[in-house]
This record gives sequence, C-alpha cells and structure tokens, in this order.
Amino acid sequence: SQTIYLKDYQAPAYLVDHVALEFDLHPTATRVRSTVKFRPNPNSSSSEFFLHGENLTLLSAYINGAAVTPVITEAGLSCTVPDGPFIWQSEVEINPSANTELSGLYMSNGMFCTQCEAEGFRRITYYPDRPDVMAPFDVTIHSDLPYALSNGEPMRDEGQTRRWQDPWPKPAYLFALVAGEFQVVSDHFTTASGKPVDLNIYVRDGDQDKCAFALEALKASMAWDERVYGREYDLSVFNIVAVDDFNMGAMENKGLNIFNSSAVLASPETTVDGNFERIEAIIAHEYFHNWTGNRITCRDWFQLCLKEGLTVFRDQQFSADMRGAEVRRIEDVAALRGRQFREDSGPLAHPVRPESFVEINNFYTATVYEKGAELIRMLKLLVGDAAYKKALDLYFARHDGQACTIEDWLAVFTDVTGQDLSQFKLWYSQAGTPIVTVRDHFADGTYELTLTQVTPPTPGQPNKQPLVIPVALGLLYPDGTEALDTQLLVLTEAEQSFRFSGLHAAPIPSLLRGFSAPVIMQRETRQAEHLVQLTHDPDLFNRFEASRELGKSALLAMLQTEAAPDDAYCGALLQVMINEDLDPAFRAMCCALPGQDEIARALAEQGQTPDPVAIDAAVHQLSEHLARQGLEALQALYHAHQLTGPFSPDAASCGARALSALALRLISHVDGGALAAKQFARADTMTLQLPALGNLNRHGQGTEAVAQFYQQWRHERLVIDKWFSLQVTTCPANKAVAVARDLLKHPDFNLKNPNRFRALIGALAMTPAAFHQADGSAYNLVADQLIALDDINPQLCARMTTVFETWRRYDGARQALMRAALSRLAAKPNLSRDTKEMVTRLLD
Ligand code: BAL
Ligand code: ZN
Repeated sequence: SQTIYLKDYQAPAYLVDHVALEFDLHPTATRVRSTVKFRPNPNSSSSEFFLHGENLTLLSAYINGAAVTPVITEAGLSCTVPDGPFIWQSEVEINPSANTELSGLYMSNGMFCTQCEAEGFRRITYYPDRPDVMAPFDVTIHSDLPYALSNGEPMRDEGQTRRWQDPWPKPAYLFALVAGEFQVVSDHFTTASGKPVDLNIYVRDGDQDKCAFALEALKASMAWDERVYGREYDLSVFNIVAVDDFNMGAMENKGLNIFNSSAVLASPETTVDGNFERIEAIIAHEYFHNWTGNRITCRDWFQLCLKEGLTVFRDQQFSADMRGAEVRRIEDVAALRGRQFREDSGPLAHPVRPESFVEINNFYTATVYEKGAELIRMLKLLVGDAAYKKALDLYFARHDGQACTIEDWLAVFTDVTGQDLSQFKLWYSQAGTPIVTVRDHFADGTYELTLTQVTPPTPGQPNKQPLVIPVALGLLYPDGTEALDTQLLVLTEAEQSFRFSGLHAAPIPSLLRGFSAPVIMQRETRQAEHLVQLTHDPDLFNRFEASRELGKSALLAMLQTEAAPDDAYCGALLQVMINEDLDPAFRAMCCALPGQDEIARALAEQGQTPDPVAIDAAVHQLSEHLARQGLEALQALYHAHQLTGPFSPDAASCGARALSALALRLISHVDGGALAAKQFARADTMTLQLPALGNLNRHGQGTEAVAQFYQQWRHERLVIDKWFSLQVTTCPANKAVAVARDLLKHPDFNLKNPNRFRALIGALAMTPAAFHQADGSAYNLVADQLIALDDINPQLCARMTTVFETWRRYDGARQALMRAALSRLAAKPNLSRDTKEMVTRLLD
C-alpha cells in the first residue's frame, strides 16, 4: 500500500468546468454516463491526464466525440488528450447490490444511496476524485422508483426521468444520489433575505412520525447560522434522507444530506434524551457544512480539519446556545477526553493536520474533529470575539468557491489582528496532549504560580516544542470567596511564572476555566481545595473538575491502598445533588462517578497499570456506599424530578430526567432494582424505559424485562440496537462474552449493518471490565468478528480496531493477548488496505 504525503501535494493537471451525469439505475447493473468539460490548469506544469476509478467496468470512452482506448489500472485510467480544453465522455457499469463497503453507490433496504466522502465517487465513474477539482454538476436519473434525488435544484419532472442541477461548483465527494420509495415529511424556511426554502425529510414508511424533531433542529440551525455567522442558505430546497446502512453519522452532500437513521429519527417512545441532543447537533453540523466545507472546501484531505474542526466548533456553539453553554461544555470536554485524549496517548496519535496517510478514511478521527474544534476555540479566546468575527467574515469573503488550506485559514486571523500565529500553528502539526504541571507558593500577600508544559513523544515525533496555551485562571480564598476574577494567562514557553499580589490569604487556583486549552493539568491533589471548589467555584466547569478529581482520588485510594469509600466525597456529592440553586442537568453530570476508562487513563498517566476488573468492582462499591449514605435524599430527589405532562426534549426537561435517572441508578444499588421495576412497568417513553431496564439487568433482575422489551420493539430497528447494547453493557462483566456469543446467533444480528455491529461488538469492546476479562475471551471474540467484517466493510472494520488502541496501558498478560488478537487480524488473507494500515500502526 502506498503512503501519501502532504509535502507531495501537486495542483491538478486539469480543471473541470462542467459535469453532466446520467444514471440508468438497476440494482445489479447500473449504467453511468458522464460528460466532463476539462481544461488544462494554468497553475500546473503537468499535462498527464489521469482519472480515478475503482471497481468500474468501462463500456466506452470518447474525447471530443472520438472513441479512445485509455490505459486502465486498479486505481484509474490515463489517456492521451489534446492540448487545450476538451470534452471527455464515458459510460461505465457498476453493481450497487454487491457494494457492501457502503462507499460509492449502494443499496440499503431496496433504495439506492451514495456515500462519496472521502473517495467513493471513483466507485461511481471515472473522474478526478480530489477535493481541489470543483465543478457544477447536472444529474439525470432514469428509474421507475417513486423518488430519485440528487444535489441542487430539481428540474421539471419527466415521468421516469428526473433531472437535478447544482449551480454551486463542488468537489466530487459532495455528490449524492438517492432513489427509492419514501414517505416525505416537509416544512419551509424563509431566509433572512426572504428566499423560500423547501425542507424535506425522506424516510421509510413507518418512520414519518419520527421527523418532527429533526425538522425543528434544521430550522433552528438555518436561523442560527444567519444570526451568528451571517450565512444564508443558497438553494430553493434542502433535502435529508434517512438510511439504515451508513458508515458515518451523516453526510453533508450539497442540498442532499444523507443521514444514518440513528442520527435523524426521533420520537419520545423510541429515542432517549441523549439521542435528541445528538440529533440536534448532527443536523446542525451537516447544515453548517454548507458554508464550512461545501462553499469553502479543502484543497486536499490533509486539510480535513479545516472543515471538520471548524464545523464541530460551530455545532458546539449552536448546542451551547440551544441547551446551555456550561453543561454543553462539560459534555464536550468529557467526550474529548474519552476519545481524543485516549487516541493522543496511544499508538494512533497523529497531528490535527496529519502529514501522511495510507487510507484517508482512517483519519476521520477525534483528533481531526474534536481537537480540531478545540484549536478554533483557543484561537477565538486568544484573538477575542470581535476579531474572530472579523476573521470569519474575511474567510468567507476571500475564499468562497475555493479549496483551501490551514495556511489560508490562519492568514485571515493574521490579516485581521496583525498577530504572528506561527507558534500557534504548531498545534496543527504536533501530536500528543500537552501536560501542564503546576507549582505554587504564597508569601507576604503574593501568590506565585509556575506552569511547566511538556508534550510527551508520539509516533514519529520524539521531540516536541512548547505550544501557545491559553490558561483561564481565577483565584478563590479558602472560604470560597473570589480573590481574583478570571484572567487569561498565555503560556508560550516551557516554563513560566505569574505573580498575584495584595492577597490576604493563600488562594486556591481555579485553573483552565471552561477548559481553555486541550491539555492535561497536573497538580498535587488537595482534597480540601477541591471540596471548596466543588461548592464555590464560579466556573461551573471547574466545579465539575473538582468533582472528577475527588472521585478519581477516592477510587485510586480504594484501588491502591484498599481504602474505604471516601465519606467526605460522597457527602459533598449529595450536597451538590440536592442543591436547588443548581441546574439539574449540571447536578447530574457533576455527581455521576468518573467513567471506568477515565480511571484507567488516570492510573496510566501516573505510570501505573490499571486492572479494569478491579476498577469495575471499586466503582460498584463506591456507588453502593454513596447510595446507602444518601438513600433518603436520593429517593426524595428521584420523586421530586418526575415530570408530568407531555414529553418534551428541551434542555430543562432532559436535565430533570437525567438527575432522576442518576438517583434511580444509585438507589438500585440498595433496593436491587425494585424502584427500577416500577419505572419499567409504567414507562411510556424510552428515556424512562431504557435506564429502568439497564438497572434491572445490572442487578440480576432483567431476564423477563429484556424479553418483554424485545417483543415490544422488535419492529423498531433503532430500538433493537439499544436492546443488543444494553445486554452486554449491563450484565456482569464476566458474563458479557457469553451474552455476546448468544446475541451473535440472534436472527436480528447482522454483520452488514454498521449500527447493529457497533451495537453489539462496539458495546462489548467499550465496556472496560467486559472487554478486558483476563482470559482474553472478549479480545478473541472481537477479533473474530473483525476478521469476518473486513471483507464486507473495510472502513468500519478499520475504525473498530481502535478498541485496541490502549493495549499498552495494561499488564503483560493482557498486552500479549491483545497483540495476539491483533496479529490474527493482521494475518487474515486479503486484509483490506484500511485495516492493514490500522493494525500496522497499532502494533508498531
Ligand atoms: N464529512 C463527513 C461527515 C461529517 O463530518 O459531517
Ligand atoms: Zn463534518
């Protein structure tokens, strides 16, 4: 397999002025005719004509109307072409039914559907399939199916021939086509300048009652982007299609977003609160791509963070406005740490802008997306809100219709502020999570704070330079009063000291408020200070941090010294839980115990070897202790936060339900599931039903309810995904492999459906105590399934190998078992390029 390098980028030899595509749709023999107007690129010295193409049968090819015979390889074709502009025409045949990779044109439940990002278009026809070649597309579809959709504006319907015109030049990865039988749910939006837009969601029959929430989220996103970024929609129609078989969450194709059905369909009966939040964010994310991704795209795939980091940042801003900035920030940081810090500390660590890849699909990562968004958040903090807005206005004005780079992006900030961003730019090229160590000293009314930054080595990058790290700091007095309002310290060197005078007592530093930089802050644990912060820090994020630190200390003490559960910590949590001055959503987040993977990571950061089975036992013990200590308060809390009236997924209602769910989960440790059984019996929404079932199963009371749940929901695919996951994540950890083995035999298990595969295999692998059973049985089960999946869907298989990315954290026996499982996968005959790249990086 060939490695591709950023430094080798060459401008395309030919540009495209126009593309016309004509499809004769057929499940096993679709014909695609293309007519492409090429002209030599004045900015390229090459005249070599190469078109990407994979798995295509070329039937005919013409240049300026004369038949030609190109040289064909596995990757594409080359051909002699005239000097000057010319017209290329070709006809190919493809087989959508045989396409289990879900890249290119494929079938899902009898419908035709496409996924072209990153390099799927070359599986549809021969074309320069690279994002810096942008062109307007005309699409004609011949099919007897009731609906046939593509990008842009619909032209007049001519019976079984449907035509679409997309006036906005776009790269091939944004092409989309969908055809099938659908139910359509519609709405309208009028843009700020008064242009009407038809909004449609196309779904399978039976799902039409699950579209209302997504439509509302879409309208809110459209209005938000006008208000906050001054970006209006630019077509008369915006279509969304829900597809059951889809590798990603969703895809931002111009005017025709295609969604994994799990990322768009929602109803109170079938969807939990967390799904509503996720759907709202993904709808916004894909919509926002219309400007950050589509109108301004990436020059090459190394620049992926240009559109993804910025669009994630924009969807985070949107969700903060919709649901509360502080609570959303806590969730976003928890996700960043859970996925990106994990990635950054292991063999898969890579820069936000990678410098090489074998298969670009392997770089749709938490680092590119979530850390990419953190870089933009830091940039905004460093230049200020007003300059950020000016820079974005300049970005849109200067680069509309272009394929850009990170250099272009940073240049608008430099041009607006005059700031030299060369050191900041290191964030894009240097992998790894910086560790900032804190030392402090107080004497004679002066507090001195010394911060040291070190970024540990990552694959291919042994030596790191100091980064620009914005540290938002406040100071508290030991009685909880404020000694210093939030200030922004900017670290640029390996070590820097800061002094604060005129203080009447040694202060408590409230560091990295709002998580102002994606770093690990290390400071000697001081329980008394964290207890003050937990109740007094004006920065809610740092209250949450204090709770995390206390929780980690309590659990580490139990694991390392067999200490008893920490009463002071439990007492403090119960105080927060019942504090009516605080938002219930915040209380629920702040008072959940740290996740098990977080504890394992904390141990690894201290140079110790985590035992996931012991961590699971300690978390259970601590939960039970907390529940016994606060049983009456928890019962009162549970009952006080039962909502009456019709279900609403708004932030306040979700918060109340989250708090009562936390109470129920703790109470179940004492009553063995009695209250959960009552909730399960009366639940009329999934947000009530699913956690009740989880608690029953966690305490050995789930058998009947699990069967009943299946009977109730067997016709709802997305609910059955939950049913698969729940059984492996809530059974005793040492039973999970046996449960998973049984479920693999269930008639509803299907290796070809990515959601179902993740629901069972992904869930097992992401449950630490189940996955890390000392006998290696879960590693083997996952490896067996990945070996079976690789031929069917290499992209998903490669993605799922990341469940092994933390293998170096564990003891020698577990390491050997994980290496053996990965080596078995590596040895599979005809291993895909996708999976091969991943196992090579994992084992290196
Ligand atoms: N561009 C791939 C899906 C997404 O990030 O929206
Ligand atoms: Zn995106």
